Amino acid sequence: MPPAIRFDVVTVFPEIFGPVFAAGVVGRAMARGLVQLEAHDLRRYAHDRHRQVDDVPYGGGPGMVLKPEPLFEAIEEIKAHNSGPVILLEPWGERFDQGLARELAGEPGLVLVCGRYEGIDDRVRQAQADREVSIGDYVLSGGELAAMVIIDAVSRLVPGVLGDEESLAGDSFAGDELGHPQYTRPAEYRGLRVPEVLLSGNHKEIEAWRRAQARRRTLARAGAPRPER
Ligand code: 6GU
Repeated sequence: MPPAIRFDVVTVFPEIFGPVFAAGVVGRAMARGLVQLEAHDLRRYAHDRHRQVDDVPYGGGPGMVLKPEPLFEAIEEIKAHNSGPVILLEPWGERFDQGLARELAGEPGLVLVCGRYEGIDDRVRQAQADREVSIGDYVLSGGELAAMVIIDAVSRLVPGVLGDEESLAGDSFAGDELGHPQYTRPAEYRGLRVPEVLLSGNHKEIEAWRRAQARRRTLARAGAPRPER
């Protein structure tokens, strides 16, 4: 059985992807062959014996820029076996959210290209990228953490990845409402009691309480200050 989705990541730190996804829901989906992840070492595509993948920016300025040749060649090689969109991870990209996660979960694969340093030579964007994505309004030192966030959020939307399909329905953002508070045993801990209605066994009342709580969270978030764009 071919995987439901395949992620190819281009990065100067391929070794950090394995441990992150060894455990948990995505790790299990990988072990089951449902999700496939390959992290490609950009340095393998370098042209010189120092395996240099970055260089000083034209026009001057601080920092280094990822050179076009290794990126072009890595992406072209990956495209031969991954027909999904090529996504550059850059802080100025389109904002990643649950809607974009749903959209990307419908793809056969994603090619995730991690920026580093001051950025990626813009010709990579012009000639190779289908879109640029950011995970929020803050600057990370590279696209790797963003790629991991996207891999996790997208993988768990792939049918069969979550053990119990039910657990998607109650997700925050599954509808347009945020999730309700959850409790488990014991019913009282350090003087903090579980709301009585949840112990009542009255499923209609429990459902109504949960809806009201979810609405409260949703409204609280809607009114919360948001970062400027
Ligand atoms: Cl995708 N990359 C970097 N470097 N910083 C980010 C980001 C991506 N998304 C938010 N901040």
